[in-house]
Amino acid sequence: MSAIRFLTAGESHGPCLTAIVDGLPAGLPIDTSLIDRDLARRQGGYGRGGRMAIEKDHIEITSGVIGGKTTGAPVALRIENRDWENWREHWAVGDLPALTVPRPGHADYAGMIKYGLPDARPILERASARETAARVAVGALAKQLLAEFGITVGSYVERIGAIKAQIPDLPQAELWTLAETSDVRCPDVDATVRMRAAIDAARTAGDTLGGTFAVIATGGPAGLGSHVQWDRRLDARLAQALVSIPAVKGVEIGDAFENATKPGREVHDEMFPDNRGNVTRITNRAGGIEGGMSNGSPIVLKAAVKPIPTTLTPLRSVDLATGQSARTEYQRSDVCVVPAAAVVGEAMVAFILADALIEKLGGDSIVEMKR
Ligand code: EPS
Repeated sequence: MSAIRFLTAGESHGPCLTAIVDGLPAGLPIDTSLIDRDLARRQGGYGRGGRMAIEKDHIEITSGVIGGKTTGAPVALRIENRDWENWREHWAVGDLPALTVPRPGHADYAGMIKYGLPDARPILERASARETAARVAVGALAKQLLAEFGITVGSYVERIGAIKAQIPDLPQAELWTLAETSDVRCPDVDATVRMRAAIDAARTAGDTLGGTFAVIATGGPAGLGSHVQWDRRLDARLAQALVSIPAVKGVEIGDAFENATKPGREVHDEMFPDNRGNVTRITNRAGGIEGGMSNGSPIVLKAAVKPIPTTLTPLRSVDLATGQSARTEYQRSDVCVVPAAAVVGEAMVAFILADALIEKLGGDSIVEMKR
């Protein structure tokens, strides 16, 4: 069993999102402004739709923190949906706008079949990526735990649609600063301009765009995770966490896909003694994980995000109320969520690393972990 776990609840247009995080050690100082900062980072990004003008995500902690520190009890988190005001009357009587023409690529169809529903509304309310706001709040708690041990987690966007960035060869901190100042979270200034233009063109064409992002964790120790059992492997746990993000359909550990094209001598990260008797490396093609365990190099993960299925230009589908061919109806949505997904990726990676760190160090209290 994991050392820490969380569950979320809440619908896209319901009153609020809720998360409960169980297993955080006692004595961790919590700065709620850092949670709000990550919530704002997730809301940003060029290519978002009208909903983001309504929401201003803010965290409320209703359990597990007293005097600014965790107590070891479950931490309960709440984020209000401002849009709820526009939905509450319909919610009470149940006359929400019905959707009987499932969007190809969305949870609509499989969800209607699975739950025996004539309308996809209950499916899309919960499948909505609005839920990822709760995950980002959980991840912001995990980041505060990791920071106590000198571990940082950041992200940047590498690709949006056909536009691929050239990631500058700069120290990690400088890459983060560049990504933070780009409204597509991309550290390549030229690519940022072209990515924005691609998003504009997709919006004009009534279409959507996907892309890829990288999440990198630095400062962690060797030995998180374990080779001894499939579900203890750190890479497997991180891959599951990333693929659980809506629209993420692929994950790469380090340079996995390029490594698959090369002979072993060009792939494996050779080891050298440093002047303090430790092992050092000059490459990190493995992405900081060998044998399902962290090896002390930065952990590098990449994720592929599909273009979201809610397109302004209709796609061909079937009206499940009539059984006849039909075109999808437009629902208010985003054009590109890749920059937001990168922030969610940070949260999921931070959560898994916090889990693995507590597992390694013992997690009743921060004092015990540091000892
Ligand atoms: C989403 C559709 C849009 C997005 C939403 C995810 O919302 P709405 O249907 O209210 O316009 O903006 O994302 C968020 C609300 C968010 O906070 O990220 C969907 O169908 O997945």
